[in-house]
Amino acid sequence: MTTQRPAVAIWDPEHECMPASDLRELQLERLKKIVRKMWNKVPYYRQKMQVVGVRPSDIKSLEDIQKLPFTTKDDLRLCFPYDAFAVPLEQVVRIHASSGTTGKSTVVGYTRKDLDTWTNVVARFLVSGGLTSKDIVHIAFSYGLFTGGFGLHYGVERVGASVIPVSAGRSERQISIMRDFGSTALVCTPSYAIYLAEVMQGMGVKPGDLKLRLGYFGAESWTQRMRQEIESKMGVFATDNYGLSEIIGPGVSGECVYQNGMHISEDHFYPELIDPDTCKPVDARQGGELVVTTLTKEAIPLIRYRTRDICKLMPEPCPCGRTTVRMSKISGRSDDMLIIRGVNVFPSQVEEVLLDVKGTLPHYQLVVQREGALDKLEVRVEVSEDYFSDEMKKLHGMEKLIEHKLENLLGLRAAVKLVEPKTIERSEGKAKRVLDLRPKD
Ligand code: DLL
Repeated sequence: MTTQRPAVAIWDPEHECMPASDLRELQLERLKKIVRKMWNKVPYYRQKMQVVGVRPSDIKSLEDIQKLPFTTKDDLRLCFPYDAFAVPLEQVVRIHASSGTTGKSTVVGYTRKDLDTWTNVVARFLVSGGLTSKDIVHIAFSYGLFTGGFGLHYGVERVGASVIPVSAGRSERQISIMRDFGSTALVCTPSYAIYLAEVMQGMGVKPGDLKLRLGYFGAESWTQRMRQEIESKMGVFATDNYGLSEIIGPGVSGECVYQNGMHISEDHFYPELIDPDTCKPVDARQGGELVVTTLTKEAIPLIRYRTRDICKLMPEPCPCGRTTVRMSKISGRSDDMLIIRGVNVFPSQVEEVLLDVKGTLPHYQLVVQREGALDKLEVRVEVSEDYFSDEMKKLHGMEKLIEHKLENLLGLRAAVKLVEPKTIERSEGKAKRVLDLRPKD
């Protein structure tokens, strides 16, 4: 099934098509304001500034941003739960957290104005991907601490389209709802879209039986080949959108109908690219780790947040007329975080679980594979000699115990495979904890 490119439409031409010099002026004005605010309201960040000897008055140009210290996920963990907030809690009207983690995850707050900004930046990428007020939007992201469900929900309402807040799971029901309610747009992770296409096939539902025409996919990496597969199997025009809870959630950037890079809402998010090892700026076209400064956030402004996402920036003009810089698809991460079915997983979380289980050695490996449409996580764990000689029943019980603990901690099912001592490859440098066997393109 071929899909038609929707017409170009722009939600907020004033900001999305701003002449470069006006945009730089606006960014600088906002940067100065946010740095001053951090200095005055967030002692944690002020201390970081003091350590490198920089004061708000040192920020006179956009290039001066390089004088400021980076912010990392670890900084936010140290501020858990509310020390990174720049406003008193009574001004915070919503709290979310990064997906897939429990305990000391990163907590993010929104003031009423932050929610309004968020809604607007989501509306921007929805319209840039072809959405109009006539559409009926099926949201299959989970609603909860994860920012996907609520983020998209309010953006769709702002555009004036109808939202069906289905949330994730119960896949056959998803297809029935799409068919019965006449959904015209689907919102979920790309891997879930591929899975839904398979479920559809299994139910004997053809793309022509649905009214779907648009698909908005994000929250994890996906390839051009996956795009073609989703487009042909579901009959949608598929666009990519990017964001992270620490910065705002979805809405940092999104593709337009030319499907060639995601336009960053630069009036709210100032992007830089760095070499993840040296932390020095790199050429935008060459690619590096994306670092983002929030220019307008009230509850948790972040300065030079290291996203760990590797991409390129594309400053050249786009035929859609937007002047904002585009970012390429994310090609990898500069840390060992994996995204499996939309859930963020760190090998250290697996380690935490194993520490609690007697008889497991410090050698383990996460193996991620794509089976059909779904990503599967297998955790291989070496057990100690005395345990391995035990009867099968005991070993099986141990596998189940680890699986249960992992599911509790990660919110994701993983298959645990106990392996003989000394079978997991040893490394001379950093242990290779992750074997990601998913197709790259
Ligand atoms: O995934 C926010 C989001 C929700 C974005 C819905 C788009 C749609 P987190 O759970 O904090 O937030 O995960 C953020 O997910 O640092 C990237 O590594 C990855 N990610 C998000 N969007 C994309 C994308 C949400 N389009 C982390 N392509 C980020 C590749 C993505 N990776």
